[in-house]
Amino acid sequence: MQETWRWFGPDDPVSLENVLQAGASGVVTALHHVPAGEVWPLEDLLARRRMIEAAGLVWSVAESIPVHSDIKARTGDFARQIENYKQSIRNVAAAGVGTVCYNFMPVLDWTRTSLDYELPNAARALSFDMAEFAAYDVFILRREGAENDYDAEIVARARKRFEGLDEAARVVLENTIIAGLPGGEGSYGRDEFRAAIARFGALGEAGLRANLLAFLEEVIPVAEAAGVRLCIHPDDPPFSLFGLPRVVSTAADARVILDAQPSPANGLTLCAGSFGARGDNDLIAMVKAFGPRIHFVHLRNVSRGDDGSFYEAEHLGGDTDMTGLVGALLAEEKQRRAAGRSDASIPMRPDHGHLIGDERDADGVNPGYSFAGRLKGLAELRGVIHALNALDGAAPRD
Ligand code: DNO
Repeated sequence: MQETWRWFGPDDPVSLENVLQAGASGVVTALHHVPAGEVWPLEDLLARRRMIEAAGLVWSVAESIPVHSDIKARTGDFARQIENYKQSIRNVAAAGVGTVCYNFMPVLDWTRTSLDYELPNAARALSFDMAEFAAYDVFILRREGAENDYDAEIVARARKRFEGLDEAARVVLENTIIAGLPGGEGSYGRDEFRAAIARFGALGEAGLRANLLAFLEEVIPVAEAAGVRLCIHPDDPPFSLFGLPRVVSTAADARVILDAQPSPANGLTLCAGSFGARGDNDLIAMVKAFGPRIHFVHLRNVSRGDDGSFYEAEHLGGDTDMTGLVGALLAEEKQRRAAGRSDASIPMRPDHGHLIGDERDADGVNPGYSFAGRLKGLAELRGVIHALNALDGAAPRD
């Protein structure tokens, strides 16, 4: 596997030198300064590529070219937005980047209820607590009909949580959920957020899926012609939030998307943490089912509660059999090599990491994207890859 590292660009507190020291060879980044919906300029792409290569690394994956809300809702300026998206794909290809990650989550990209969930070893993790989430939805946002979207037992726990939060804690919870996380696309105030939800409210799952497939029908031929592999990122978390539809949450969802455009340009980002937040997603089976179309992998583990809650566990801890998953991915790579595929080495990044050591109480660390936590995850994953390759008689480091 190709070891990569997500880097948020020149403003990232983790430097490219640190990325190299972590042992990664590839960088995953985006032009975060370009507003969603605008074309990524070729000169900016080339400048970014030069910066990465000057540090002794390669630009492996563009994550993400954001899909504008107009495209997801298929209203407003969506036709122009799709043309812009096609041009960004062509420009990315011209800059020599062959893999592009994107998502189709309406309104909110990834979200959590806590950024400093304390673990028994005093490290801090990101977590999603269903009762806290419902406390926000039902009692702070007061979304119409919200209480009907949760079990009565969760609403009861949510009420207790809400009553236990003072005003400052309510603000923290709101900001954690709707103000946006690194690499995410939406940052909202409360009124704006209500309006954004209302825009998607009537669409439903079938409507959102139809809009995704209509988008793919237009962009996949362009990506294929440009030699770019698009790979959709799953919903995080992989279920409906705020009554909004989500259509990239399960193996069945992925199947529909991949079958709609059976081109190698239409692929999947296997985010183990996102898919793994549902007990009914069998990640190893997904690698077996979708292997040739997996263009990018996020390796992260979660510990699941029984109500949809989860926290981000150690990379080799949690509920996902990470060693089994890596083994399945290595088997897929082997098949690609045998088939002579040029993309036999799949880019993977250690996704998220705990706050440990000096970073634990430091300011300015991007949530989930600490240096030490990801370094630890990458090193552990590298050990697994190394050991599995050695057992298989393959080169110790691919
Ligand atoms: C969270 C990430 C997301 C993801 C985008 C993909 O850490 O995995 O930011 O990159 O949703 O489009």
